[in-house]
Amino acid sequence: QSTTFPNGSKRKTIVILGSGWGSISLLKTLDTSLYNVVVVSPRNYFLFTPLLPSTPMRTIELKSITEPVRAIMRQRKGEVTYYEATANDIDIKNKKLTLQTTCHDDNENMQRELQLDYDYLVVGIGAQSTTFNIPGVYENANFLKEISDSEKIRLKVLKNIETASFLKKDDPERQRLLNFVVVGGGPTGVEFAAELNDYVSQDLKKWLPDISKDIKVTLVEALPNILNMFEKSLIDYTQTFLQKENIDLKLKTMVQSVDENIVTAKMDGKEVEIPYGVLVWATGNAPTQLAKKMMNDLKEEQTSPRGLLINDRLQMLGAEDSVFAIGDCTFHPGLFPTAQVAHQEGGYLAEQFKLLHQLDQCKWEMNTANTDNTKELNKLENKLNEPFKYIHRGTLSYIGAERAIVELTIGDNKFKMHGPFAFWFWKTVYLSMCLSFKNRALVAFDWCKTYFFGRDSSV
Ligand code: FAD
Ligand code: UQ2
Repeated sequence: QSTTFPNGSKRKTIVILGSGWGSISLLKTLDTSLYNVVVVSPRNYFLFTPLLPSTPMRTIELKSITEPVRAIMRQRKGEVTYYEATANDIDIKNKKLTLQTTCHDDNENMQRELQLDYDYLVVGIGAQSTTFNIPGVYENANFLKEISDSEKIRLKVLKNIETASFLKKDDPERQRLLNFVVVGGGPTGVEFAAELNDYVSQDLKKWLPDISKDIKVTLVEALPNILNMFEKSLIDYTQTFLQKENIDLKLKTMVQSVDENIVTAKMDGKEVEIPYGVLVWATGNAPTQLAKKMMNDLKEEQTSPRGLLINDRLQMLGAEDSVFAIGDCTFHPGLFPTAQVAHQEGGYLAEQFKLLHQLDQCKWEMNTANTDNTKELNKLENKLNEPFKYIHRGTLSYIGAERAIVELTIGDNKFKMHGPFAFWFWKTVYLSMCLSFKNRALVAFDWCKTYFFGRDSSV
C-alpha cells in the first residue's frame, strides 16, 4: 500500500496496540484501505475470553476459541502489518513508539527493538490481574485470563487428583489436595467453579467415584452476594442452585493472606482457614506496565490510578489529537471493563477513522483545488463530535449442570431467564459472537463431543 493516495494526499498511519476485544473489533470494522494500519501485540491471536472458563476442564478445547491475528488481517480490504512485539515506550509529543520483541534463542533471550511513527495511536492493551497486594496470592494462586493460565490450572487439578488417589483415605493431605478454591464471585469465578463441579459430577464420578465424592469446590466472595451485575432474583436463584450442587459458597469473606496450602480469610469478623490444593484467583483488574508509564508521562491530565482517562470520543486525556484508548486499559464512569464495552468502542473508532479520513480529504481538496467545501466540512465535524454511546444488551452466565442465567435489555425492557432453556440461549449467543466460522464450528463440535463422550481426563 503506497504512502500517498492517487490525488497526492498523505495516507496516515494508525498503530493499534493489542489483539484483544477492543483492538480486533476495530480491525474488523475499519476500512483498512484508508490508512496504513499496523497492529502490535505480544499475543499473535485473539482470545474469545467469555468461553475461557470452559477450557481448563476441556468442555471446550483451547484452540477452538483463538483466532490468529493474521487470519483476521487477511480478510481486510487494505494491507495490514502485524508485529509480534510489546510496546514499551510511547513518545506522545513526537508520535513515536518503541517496540520490543523477545526472540527465544537456544541459550539467551535476545531482545530486538523497533521504532514506529504514527499519526493515530489506538491503545487497547487490556489490564492485568491484580492481587490487591494480598500476601502470597501472586506466588500461590492461578489467574484465569490467558491460555497459559487455563493450562496451568488443568495440570494442577489433574495432578492433585492423581496424587490424592495415591494417598490413604484418612490422610489429611488427601483432602487438602482435593479442596479447589475459587476467589471472586463474578461471572469468571462462577463459571469456572461451575465447570470444575461439572467435571467432577459428570466425568470423574465415573472413573474415580471415591475421589469425586471427596472433592470440594469452594467459591469465595468478599461482598454479600455473587454476580452483582445481575438482578436480585437471578442472584438468589444462582446462590441456591450452587449450594444444591454442593459448591461451598463463602460470602462476605475477605481473603487476608495465602500460603502454600492455606487461604486465610476474614468472615464476619472471624478468621477462617481454608486449606486448598488448587487456588484460582478470578478477581481484580489493574493497569499494565505501559498504561502506568503513560499515566506517569501525562501526570497533569491522567489523574486516576485505575486506568487511562478518556473523553466521550475515546480520546486519551492529554493527547486528544492523536491517541485513543479503548477497553480494559481505560477508566470512565459508566463504562465497565467488559468485552461488550470494548467491542462497541472498537466499532465506534472504526467509524471515527472513516470520518477523519473524509475530513482530511475535504480539507485537502479545499487547499489544492480551491473548492468551497465549508458546508461538508461542518457536517463532517458535527458527525465526528458525536460521543460514544454504550448500549448495554445484557449479561449472561453459565452456572453449571447445563443451566445458565440470562438478563437481556431490549430498549427499555428487561427480560430474564434461568435454567436449562437459558443454557441453550447462552450457547446460542456465544456461538453467534465467535469471531470466525471456524471458531463457531469448533465450539459447537466441542459441545457435541463433551455431550456424547464426556470430558478428556488425560493431561
Ligand atoms: P484484552 O482483550 O485483554 O486484550 C489486550 C491485548 O493487549 C492483548 O492482546 C495483549 O496481549 C495486548 N497487550 C498487552 N500489553 C501490550 C503492550 N504493551 N503492547 C501491545 N500489546 C499489548 N466480558 C464480557 O463482556 N462478557 C464475558 O462473558 C466475559 N467473560 C470473561 C471471562 C474471562 C475468563 C475473562 C478473563 C474476561 C471476561 N470478560 C468478559 C472481560 C473481557 O474479556 C475484557 O473486558 C476484554 O477482553 C477487554 O478487552 P481489551 O481489548 O481491552 O483487552
Ligand atoms: C455482548 C458482548 C459480549 C457479551 C455479552 C453481550 C461482544 C463477549 C453478554 C451482550 C449480548 C447479548 C445479551 C445477546 C443479545 C441478544 C438478543 C437476542 C438481544 O454484546 O459483546 O462480549 O459477553
